Amino acid sequence: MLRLHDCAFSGNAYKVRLLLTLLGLPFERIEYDILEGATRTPEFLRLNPNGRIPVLEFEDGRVLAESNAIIAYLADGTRFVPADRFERALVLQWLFFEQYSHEPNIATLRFWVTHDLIDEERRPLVEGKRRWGYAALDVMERHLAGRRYFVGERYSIADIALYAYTHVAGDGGFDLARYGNVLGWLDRVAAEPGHIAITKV
Ligand SMILES: N[C@@H](CCC(=O)N[C@@H](CS)C(=O)NCC(=O)O)C(=O)O
Repeated sequence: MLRLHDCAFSGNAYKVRLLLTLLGLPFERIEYDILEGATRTPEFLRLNPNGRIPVLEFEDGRVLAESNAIIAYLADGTRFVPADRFERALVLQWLFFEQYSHEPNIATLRFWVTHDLIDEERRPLVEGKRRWGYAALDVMERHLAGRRYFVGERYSIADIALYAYTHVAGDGGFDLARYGNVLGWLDRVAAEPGHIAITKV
């Protein structure tokens, strides 16, 4: 059986849990206390030298890290990746956008706020993360004008990757009220058959 090295509150891990569930693939979870450095042990670093969950472990012992690489692998050849080559590249465009412009700002602030981690070192970084997080939401809001999903008007892993931390952005103090297109898209994703909440582990 597939084994997911996981953390219940992680949006990156949730992307994988959500897609595995939508695909009907059974998996077992290993939960890590990332606040206690559980992903920095020599044992875990053999799975992912970068010391982070999620990691997907296959029955033959191979391992794959990086949430968006994992969901791209799992979705290959399924309805969650477009058949059209250019649309597949557009999906990659949004996966890279998520990791460069969205997650480092919105997910990081959520983590700091919800775990009360804003100390002297982090405080000066908060304003920039807030500004760039809103800039990412602005990009999404403009893109979703007149569109139901991010690519090709169909639910894809681009939506899964961006949903993971957008729907909980409020935890980090982001106000989504002025993002009507984003809010409509969040509702559509949550209404997809087989959808699970981030809290479902
Ligand atoms: N780019 C990576 C980021 C993974 C990541 O940041 N994981 C966090 C939890 S969301 C983690 O394991 N942190 C523990 C640590 O850094 O020690 C991905 O998308 O999978």
